[in-house]
Amino acid sequence: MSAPIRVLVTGAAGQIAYSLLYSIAKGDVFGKDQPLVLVLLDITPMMTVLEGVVMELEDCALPLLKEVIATDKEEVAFKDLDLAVLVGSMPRREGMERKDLLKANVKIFKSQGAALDKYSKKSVKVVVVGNPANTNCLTALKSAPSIPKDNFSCLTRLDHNRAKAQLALRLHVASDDVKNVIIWGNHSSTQYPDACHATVKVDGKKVGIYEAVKDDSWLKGDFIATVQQRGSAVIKARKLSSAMSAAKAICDHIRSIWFGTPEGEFVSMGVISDGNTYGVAEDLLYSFPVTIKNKTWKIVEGLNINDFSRGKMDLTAKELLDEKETAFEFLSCA
Ligand code: NAX
Repeated sequence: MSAPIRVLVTGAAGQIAYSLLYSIAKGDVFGKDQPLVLVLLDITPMMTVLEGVVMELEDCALPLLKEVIATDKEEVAFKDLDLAVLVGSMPRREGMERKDLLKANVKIFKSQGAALDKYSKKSVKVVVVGNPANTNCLTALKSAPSIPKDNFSCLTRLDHNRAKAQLALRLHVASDDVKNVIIWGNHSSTQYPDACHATVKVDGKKVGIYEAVKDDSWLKGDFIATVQQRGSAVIKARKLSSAMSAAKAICDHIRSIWFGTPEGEFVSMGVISDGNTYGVAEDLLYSFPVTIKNKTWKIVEGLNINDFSRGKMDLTAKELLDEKETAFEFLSCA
């Protein structure tokens, strides 16, 4: 067995963490030979709830879980990390302006970025889930100058999985037969779920999604709207936001980072733009199709972008630019 890796989950007393911690601790992500130390961070008023989560983790009697550390202190939480999964963030309260929400989150992710910079390994991988995920990720990245920018990513894998599943349901195939959907841009309702480059296996043969579905207006209309609005639809039905599917997507995202993507396949991930790909401005934390090898992502290049896609990709970039400008106003004075 290898040495234990040290994994932090923030927002550890929350509902996503409740599904996520069990999956990580039982070996679903890093494999059955990789022991780990789980570090759980939440805010002080949640410490009693967190104690309950620790008790349950203990009661699972999981052989790979070597230690559980629950804390409300960043200097304890961020020490020597191999992986930080930043799930906790300030939720939008009733009557709260978008700007105030951004401001509260800039404060959290600036502080956690600085803690990553100060206490974590320089090789730490950072996955941001807490919303607004792209901009929170950018804030953390900017606040941790000693950690390579490429170590940061934000979760759009849930949207990616939702898109894959909608296509599979429509075509009556298994979700794994659908490959290479793309989520472009922000993890918000402006995201662009793009099926132009996706394929599906039908009777053992790989065909393009447009050819298989034979309904362009659905692919350009209801399909996109369903994926964009899926989070709200789950809240409406469950009276709670997505948790089980979010935890599964986080596991998929981390597994892709750790073990890479299969040959010929790509996944969606929010990463920093260098300004040279698909006309996305430099320094935007934008969701792109990526392949991953040796724990390093690379944006898939050379995909043909039609006018329809271009419009949608620019729209979500515009929203991210606005978020970034507001966040940076606060970042300089937070
Ligand atoms: P919960 O409200 O159940 O849990 C959030 C937890 O974070 C709470 O225990 C809270 O005390 C804690 N927290 C708040 N501030 C903190 C801080 N500064 N440090 C540490 N912990 C802190 O929310 P949950 O349903 O678990 O969702 C967590 C976040 O994921 C939300 O921001 C949510 O919007 C976001 N999501 C992002 C998704 C994505 O694809 N990027 C999808 C799922 C989810 O909606």
